[in-house]
Amino acid sequence: MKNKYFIDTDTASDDAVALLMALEWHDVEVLGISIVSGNMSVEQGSINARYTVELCKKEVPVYVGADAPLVKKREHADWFHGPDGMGNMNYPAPKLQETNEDFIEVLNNHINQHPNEITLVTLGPLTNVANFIKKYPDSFLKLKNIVIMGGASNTVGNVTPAAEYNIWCDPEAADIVFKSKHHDIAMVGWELCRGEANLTEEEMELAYSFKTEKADFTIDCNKHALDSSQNWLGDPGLGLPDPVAMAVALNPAVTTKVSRHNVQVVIEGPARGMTIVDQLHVGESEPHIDEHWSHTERNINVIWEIDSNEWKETLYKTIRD
Ligand SMILES: [Ca+2]
Repeated sequence: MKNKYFIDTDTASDDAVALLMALEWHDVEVLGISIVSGNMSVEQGSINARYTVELCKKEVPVYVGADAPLVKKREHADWFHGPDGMGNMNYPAPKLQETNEDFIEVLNNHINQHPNEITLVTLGPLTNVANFIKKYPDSFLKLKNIVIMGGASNTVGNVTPAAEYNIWCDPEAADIVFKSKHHDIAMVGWELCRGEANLTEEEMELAYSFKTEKADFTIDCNKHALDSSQNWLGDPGLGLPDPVAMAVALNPAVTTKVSRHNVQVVIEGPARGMTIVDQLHVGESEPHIDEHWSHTERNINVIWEIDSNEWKETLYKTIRD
């Protein structure tokens, strides 16, 4: 029996590659894809997700979720991914239509039918997930596990010095998810998706050498992101944060160091969206000297290290033929 996945995404180019990986992975069945406002508007995100589903010759339903964060105003990232989010490749409009059902009801039904069997992978701001928790908090706890691309574990951010984009975009939503008390939430922080995790020029050429539509798509749709990444962040190679998180979800061998910690999200101020990891469990001494760290619980499985070769092999497996 295949592992059941539900994917929440603000589909721009790296999301699209992550979707492709799940759709093509040998032992995964994708039950549905929900779109959230983030990198893209939900309208453009839906188009990009449906195009990707069609590219993989699948018929997975695509649902449109929240078109704005819970509290903060919308801040898209089309300057990073290009106006269409897909490197301005002028891909044709998908024929697959959106599904008009409310993804919250659909996901709840899936969970009721398959308790403790569904993996939720989140590739965007956590607005949709927070809305689900607000309506069905008990049902949320019956997900098998949640893998989040977001945050940065006590390290530099990308949208601000303190914060990674997905968490910064809707910190109130992230706060709800991080406090949900689900026992298996993994955080794949942005710091894991840089440096060695980036595809080098040679690795991009390797992908093209596969001569498949999926491999061409993987590199082509990220061209704008590649330029942005190099010009803005000064990172060599192509960073693919959402596919790294998907690789962590799909292939247990990708994660080489993980431990459980209390993680708190900063809601306001210059550190908005920062994910503070209690790395040394200093908040666990009771009563604690600081009210913010009193009665803390270990709530997040923090991924500290990945095997970059293994993540890339996981990608290649899904685009090679
Ligand atoms: Ca994303």
